[in-house]
Amino acid sequence: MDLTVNEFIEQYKKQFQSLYAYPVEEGTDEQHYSALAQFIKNHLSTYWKDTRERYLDNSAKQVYYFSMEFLPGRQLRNNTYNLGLLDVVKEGLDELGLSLDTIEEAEVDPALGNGGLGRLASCFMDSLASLSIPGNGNGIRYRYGLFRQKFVDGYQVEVPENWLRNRNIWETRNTKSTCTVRFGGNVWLEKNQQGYMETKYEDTLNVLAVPYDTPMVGYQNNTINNLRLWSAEIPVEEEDQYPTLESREPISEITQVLYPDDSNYEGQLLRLKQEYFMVSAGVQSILRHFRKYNVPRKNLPDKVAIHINDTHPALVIPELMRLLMDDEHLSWEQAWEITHKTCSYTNHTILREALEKWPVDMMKSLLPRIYMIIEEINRRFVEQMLPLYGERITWQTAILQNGVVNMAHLAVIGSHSVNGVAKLHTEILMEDVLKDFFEIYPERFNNKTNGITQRRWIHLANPGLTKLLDNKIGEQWKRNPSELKVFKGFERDKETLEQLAAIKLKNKKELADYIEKVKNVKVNPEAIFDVQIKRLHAYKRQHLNVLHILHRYLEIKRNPKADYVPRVFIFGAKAAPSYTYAKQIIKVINSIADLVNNDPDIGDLLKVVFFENYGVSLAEKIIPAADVSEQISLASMEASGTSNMKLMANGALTLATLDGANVEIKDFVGEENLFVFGLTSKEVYELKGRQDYNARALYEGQDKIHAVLNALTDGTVPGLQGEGHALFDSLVQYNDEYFVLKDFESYVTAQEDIDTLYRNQPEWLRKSLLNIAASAPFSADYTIKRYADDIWKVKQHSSNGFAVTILDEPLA
Ligand code: 26V
Repeated sequence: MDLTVNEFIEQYKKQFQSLYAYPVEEGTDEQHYSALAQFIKNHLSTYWKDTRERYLDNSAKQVYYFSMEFLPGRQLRNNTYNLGLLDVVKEGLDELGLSLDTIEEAEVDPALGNGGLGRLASCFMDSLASLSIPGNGNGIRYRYGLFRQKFVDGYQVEVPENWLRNRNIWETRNTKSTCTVRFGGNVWLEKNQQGYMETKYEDTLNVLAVPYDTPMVGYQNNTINNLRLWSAEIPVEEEDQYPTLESREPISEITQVLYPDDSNYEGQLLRLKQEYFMVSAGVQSILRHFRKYNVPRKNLPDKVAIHINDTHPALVIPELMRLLMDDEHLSWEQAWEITHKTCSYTNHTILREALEKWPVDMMKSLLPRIYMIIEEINRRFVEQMLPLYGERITWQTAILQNGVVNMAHLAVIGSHSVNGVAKLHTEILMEDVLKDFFEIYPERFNNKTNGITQRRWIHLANPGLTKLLDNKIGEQWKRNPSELKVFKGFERDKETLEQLAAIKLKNKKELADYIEKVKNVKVNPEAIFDVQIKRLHAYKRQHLNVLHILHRYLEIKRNPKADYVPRVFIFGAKAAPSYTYAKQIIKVINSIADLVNNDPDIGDLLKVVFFENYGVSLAEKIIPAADVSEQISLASMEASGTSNMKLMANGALTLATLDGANVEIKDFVGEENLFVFGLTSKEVYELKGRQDYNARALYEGQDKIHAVLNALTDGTVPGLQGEGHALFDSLVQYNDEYFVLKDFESYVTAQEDIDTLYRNQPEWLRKSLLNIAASAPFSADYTIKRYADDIWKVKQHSSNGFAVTILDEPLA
């Protein structure tokens, strides 16, 4: 987009004045943010409209990514950059005496997701637009996002996240495209005068679904896709029936708040309402749009792909069946053919407690028609499978089991494709979690290793590194990530390594300043910055990290004169409010931080920083400054991980178990360029099978373990109210299911290897460079291209004359 600095300044001044009726010099940061965001939104609106028309003119097949969660991050800088306006805007603001860095801090970071699953959805939206693939997001516009986390006396306290307090400039309320979603009541089938079976409803709760559309801006390609988030309102014609605020509650609560449980599922009626609300509104809106294509209904799968992001939107399957049969009068067979050709499903977790199962009674009373359809899908499935596979497999794969609806089974049966999110994870799905389905439908299973958008996580988060790459290997890598491998050629180039070191140090200094500002802790930027940022969960094993920190502390106290490499351990993590153990771990980390940060014997050698309220914006500050990336889940538990990819791409060295995508990271960068420790997934399965894990024996028999566990419980760590004992009990008394103590020894050794390597700066830098060069395969552009080619069968539809991202094979 062409715009000169002077034109920008003129237009921006006008924009500001028209909004606030006084000159720019008098504006607050918040006002400048609003004015600038509005300016950018005005600029992109033409492309947004053109993109929609381009897809329709080309009769393009479109994909709809259904997800209960999106974590888009701040959008001002991202959109400005992707429109090609960043330099002009920065320069213009500069001339006006303003700074984008300050202004952008006024933007709220919408926390409409829990963690990896939601952030992946947003990386995918960015790649879809950047590849000019007709891709739409479909989700919920939660009035309150994921809670804001505060620490009080080291304990997590949750505060509501009122992210819509100020107007959300990016969204457009689209009242033209509302639809109605029905809950409860009675449903029956009745033959009408034309001889069709007609579905009749009475006493239903009717909810108006109002879409809010947000532009998803492609990288300098004139493409702008749509993220559609639904909000629940009272139907206009029923306003009178809801005279009091209280009477409106059952409707407004549907999109009131995001569920804060990550991988710890508790059956909740409201959650089921949210899922159906989003699904029904989304599918209705797709069918309405599809009519514009003017092709027979049976061709729906040629024009539409619906993706089910984890099981949360799996009701898409019965809902599409319902609409095709009840509204479009197709037969069961016709509707089923269309539905399963249209839908595809990604599994994101193997944690049993996170696999959704709804009580039949709940489903029946909340969604009577949907339940009828699920029952029939199940009946037909069982009827077909019994003679082919016998009793055991049939009942183990059925949708209805012991009074619950198994949502993963519904998703697999109703989709043409089922994928995991890393090679190892997909193998585990095929060999364990969904083994019986793999026997029935082997052709449906495929792997799609996750990826991240380099635009947000390198270009914008790490401008220093971006410039270095541009200088050394040219700018091609920005459109063709595989070019990053060219950087490998500089592994022995002294000048490049020195520049890389300088960039890292600058990023670390900035983070150190920020740490001092928000945590009041002074850290040494020359220390190793060791980072673990992810949801707090026992399987991710933040407590393994904690035990090592305590071990290090005891070592320094015992032998203060030895030669240590200074380390700053950095954490960012939210715990589900109901997850007591995770919250206890938070308290322990904070208490250890109090201990080591204030111990004069320790000084710079050891610091612990636990940031509050971890989210996308904080990740953008931490990741470019990281030296070490902690990816230490028990092998087999982490489906993929994506912070591992972001950290690697920013030159951090990975300290990893062979879990999730760590396995592929190791394969690409080479075993000698990261630190692997701990049990392999195979060993974990064997150990579980043998049932002979004995944590107490490790505690009794190994001195290091003995010492750190005692330190947790003997008053060494101040301020604990039993949390140290809770950890001890879980690890020893209850024979910890995540085998923390089993991996402890090899983890400590790997940590020592890190110190040794860090002392050899040229070698460290060389490995850091190799990690950056090997990060290309984890670009979400590749992941999305594979989804598009293999699963969705959607094509790129670029705007005439615009460069398309080139996707060479990253390994070639
Ligand atoms: C479950 C539930 C249960 C109901 C309440 C809300 C809720 C929210 C999330 C979940 C499951 C989350 C699954 C998830 O986030 N999986 C992560 O997906 C990432 C992207 O594929 C992957 O990198 C992580 O390894 C995986 O843990």
